[in-house]
Amino acid sequence: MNIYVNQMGYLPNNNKTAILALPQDACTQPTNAPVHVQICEAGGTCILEKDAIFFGSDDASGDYVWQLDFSELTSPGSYVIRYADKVSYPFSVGDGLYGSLNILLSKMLYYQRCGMELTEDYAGHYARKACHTAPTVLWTEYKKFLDGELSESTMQKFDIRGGWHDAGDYGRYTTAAACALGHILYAYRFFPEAFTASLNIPESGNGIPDILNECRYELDWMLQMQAADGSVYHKQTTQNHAAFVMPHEDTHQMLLLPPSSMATADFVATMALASRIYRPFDEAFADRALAAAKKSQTWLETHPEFLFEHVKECRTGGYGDRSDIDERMWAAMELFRTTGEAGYFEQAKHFFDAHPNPVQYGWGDISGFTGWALLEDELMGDTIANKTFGISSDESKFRNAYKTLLHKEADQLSDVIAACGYGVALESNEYCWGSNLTVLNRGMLFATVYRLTLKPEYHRAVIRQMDYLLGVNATDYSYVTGVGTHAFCNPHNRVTVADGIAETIPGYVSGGANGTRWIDPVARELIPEGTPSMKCFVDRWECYSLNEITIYWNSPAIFCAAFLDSTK
Ligand code: 9MR
Ligand code: ZN
Repeated sequence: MNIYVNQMGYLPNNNKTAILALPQDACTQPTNAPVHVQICEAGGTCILEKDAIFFGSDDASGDYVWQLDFSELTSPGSYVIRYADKVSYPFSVGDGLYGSLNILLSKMLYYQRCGMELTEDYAGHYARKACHTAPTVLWTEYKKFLDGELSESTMQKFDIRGGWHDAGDYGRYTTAAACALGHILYAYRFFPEAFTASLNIPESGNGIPDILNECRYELDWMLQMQAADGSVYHKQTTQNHAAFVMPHEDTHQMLLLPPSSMATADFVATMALASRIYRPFDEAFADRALAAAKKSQTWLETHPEFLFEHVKECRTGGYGDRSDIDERMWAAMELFRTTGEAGYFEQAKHFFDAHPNPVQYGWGDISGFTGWALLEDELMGDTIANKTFGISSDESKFRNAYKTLLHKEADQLSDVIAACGYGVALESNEYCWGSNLTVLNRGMLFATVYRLTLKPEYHRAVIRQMDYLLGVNATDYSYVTGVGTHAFCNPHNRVTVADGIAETIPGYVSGGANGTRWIDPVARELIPEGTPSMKCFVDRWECYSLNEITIYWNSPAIFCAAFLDSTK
């Protein structure tokens, strides 16, 4: 019998679930009798005995599952769960667990910083040199240079530096950046009380919350990605991914890949949002961000067609897309929320009507961000009377239509949770590349709907998604480095592989189980065909399709952790 717990732990007054499981292929169907477990102090004394209730067979894990609810354990301490000769990993019960987790998850962004030295004061033994500071050129000109049609000296040079490395690679991608910033800036907007701790970064102590200092580093890079005509470059990367070297050792030519309508619309939205969020701290930046947003919005309005050029000779991340409706909708809604101008509202409404189900929070479809902007005051807990702009009856209708969709989605996902032995809001065929993003995005949706309804089942649903991330899953891993006794520690991340330091940088979220056969060669070799999807994971650095890290897998975890930290 395996026992799976949230290896970090549980907040005292929160619902607490652990799972006991047996692989189906290792035993015959058990009777549906409960199993009787003991919950003991880590030192030994048993303080609670309880039955774990038989759930049945679980599709995604291929396990027979028993579910243990031990919510009555509220005294802070360190505990284990025992059954026969099995003992779970230790876990804590205590206040502040999600606050500490949030610090690690947020500090990860500092470790991803490009273009500046990370000094020992802030990075400890992970200090490293500045990277990627050489000039960047346009892909279109570089290609001519490669073909011998242009000389080195005639290529235009751009001094674009900074931002966060996207992931285990050293690229910086506009739509991925906007996705992460959307999650984090809204996390701050809705749960500011969860962001008061110092992250110990160079800007700490300047009177601005550190999470905003950290996001500013990315925003400043993003501002440089705007072309003179207002369109926004899709990405800044080398032609191929770097070898597994430290970032300053990656000296290949940095390139600007052509603008896309997704990158441009995401830029508009992010800058308009940033303008609202940073205004109390830095008026000049807020003005600059809004002016930049408006300039790119003008480009969008004069270029209504979908624009994305897949440059196949460039083999870094594609971040391709089939629709820019969600990005254009978000852009218009953020501009409406920031300026109150009705024209933007009309545009957002128009795109809303064209979108089949605008409640998504991943980089490919960020339509859910529109809902955060639309319902911002309600999600912040403000009463209608505190609103900056009066609500027109049109807006009221839009809000209601949006809420109906959110509630419907939350209820459907609640059914998915109920059908899964492990309580994760993922169907067995949804374990794809970066499945933890889907899990956490659904966590954010539940958090959003909880804010609107205050129904406890949605709060519990967020807890279940974080429990899954932190160990209540059939792989036995905590998917956050440094958190839990059995946390994954070999991310597909150039820095952690190349730095030669045994202890992995803490606070990275793994992409997670990937049950599709679209996987990397090492994963293909190690994971037998037919393995249940929740178990399709190995902690190997080579496995980019399972065990990479990215800014937008950390960012929804920051949102969910901040939510749980502020909702006790
Ligand atoms: O997160 C992306 C995932 O949804 C895609 O399936 C995958 C393949 O296109 O790409 C992932 O994004 C990667 C990006 O292209 C480059 N940086 C690393 C990202 C995480 O693996
Ligand atoms: Zn760099």
